[in-house]
Amino acid sequence: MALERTFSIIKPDATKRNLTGAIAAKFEEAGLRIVASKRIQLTLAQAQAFYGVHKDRPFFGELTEFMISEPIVVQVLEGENAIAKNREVMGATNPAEAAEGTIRKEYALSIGENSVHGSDAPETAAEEIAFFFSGLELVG
Ligand code: RTP
Ligand code: MG
Repeated sequence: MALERTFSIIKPDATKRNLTGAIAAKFEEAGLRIVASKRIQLTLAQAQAFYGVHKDRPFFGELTEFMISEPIVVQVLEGENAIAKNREVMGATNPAEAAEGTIRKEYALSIGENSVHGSDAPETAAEEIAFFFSGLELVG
């Protein structure tokens, strides 16, 4: 299968606890190459735009406030089957349901403060990469 790219966020609960390197190591150990990476702090408008798909969900306010509470690290990960592979390494949304060895099992604090985001399909991966990165910033 051809190389695929996915978009990842190391969320505020993880950057705050100095887990950026530990989480990046999990990606690399799984065979995902970090082809772009930057540490930023979102504005509320940016967080609301990024999570627009969830705007009618009861957790939208809590989620967007959390996402602006500390810096985040946005990354593009490349590898074979990268979207599915990244979701496997992340584990279930709720850490109580996440498999052993996954990032969320090891590091997530709760269903909301769950350490990482990863795109869920090729279309969302392309949109999310373009939301944060220009083509020039992607160095395979
Ligand atoms: P993500 O989009 O962040 O990779 O996570 P996901 O697909 O596993 O979860 P999704 O259903 O897309 O939800 C997006 C994020 O919203 C927060 N959330 N909070 N309080 C709650 O019940 C609740 N449910 C979801 C989580 O931070 C989740 O990752
Ligand atoms: Mg999602």
